[in-house]
Amino acid sequence: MKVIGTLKHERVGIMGGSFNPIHLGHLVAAQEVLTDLGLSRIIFVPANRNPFKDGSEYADSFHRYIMCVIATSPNPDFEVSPVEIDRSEPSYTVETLKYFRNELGGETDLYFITGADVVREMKKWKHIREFSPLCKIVAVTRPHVDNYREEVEFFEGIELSVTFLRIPALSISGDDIRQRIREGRSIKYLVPESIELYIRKTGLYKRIQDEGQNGLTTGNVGDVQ
Ligand code: DND
Repeated sequence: MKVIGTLKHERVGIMGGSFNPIHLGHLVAAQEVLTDLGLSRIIFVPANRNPFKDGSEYADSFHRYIMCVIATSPNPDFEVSPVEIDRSEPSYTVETLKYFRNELGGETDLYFITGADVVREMKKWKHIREFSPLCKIVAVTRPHVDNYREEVEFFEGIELSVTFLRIPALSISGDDIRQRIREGRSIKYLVPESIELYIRKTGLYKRIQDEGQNGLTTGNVGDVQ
């Protein structure tokens, strides 16, 4: 019998995040991983709430989900899943990985994409020792995070595959974007134009000054006008 080709397993990237809001750093990271590792698609999974964040600055999950859909829609290789925002909070990645393993089947290779800053805290994640059969980790480099020796030793110890991928450094963060909005500074070229317009239209992340509060407008479902 003549072998005419080998069946390759589909390789799918899972990009988990608060996406508060989604920005060009996230999109560049996902695209670099897609290209460099030859993945067929990336699924963005906005968290209902990162278990390690207090959530006080979170925009409503509805808005964060919609922003992910808007920002990724021009790219045919990007998708968004509501699996975590549909679940009760907080969002544990191990549950999400089990969900996708079940949905996509055991033959699919899953790559969980993260920034190198997050790798630092992953040993404290829920059931991190169960990740090994579920996925491989791809950690993209971020400015000012470059010593991974301790982390690599930890991952080797639990036989979890972690690949560090150098990407063009984009010093963009959700914290900085929210602060700029509070201060009335521009977020142009840090987020896609469609996201800039969405944030302006919904008034997300603006400080409520009129009522003398220090809070933020986090937006509720139905606030889009
Ligand atoms: P973040 O709140 O850091 O997301 O959450 C990352 C993921 O970790 C979420 O899926 C959480 O549910 C999960 N998590 C956290 C803690 C505990 C557990 C799970 C658990 O299961 O116990 P951000 O929106 O801030 O960022 C999303 C990703 O994008 C991160 O990996 C971040 O490092 C990366 N990133 C960049 N990468 C390259 N260049 C930039 C970036 N900005 C953010 N400029």
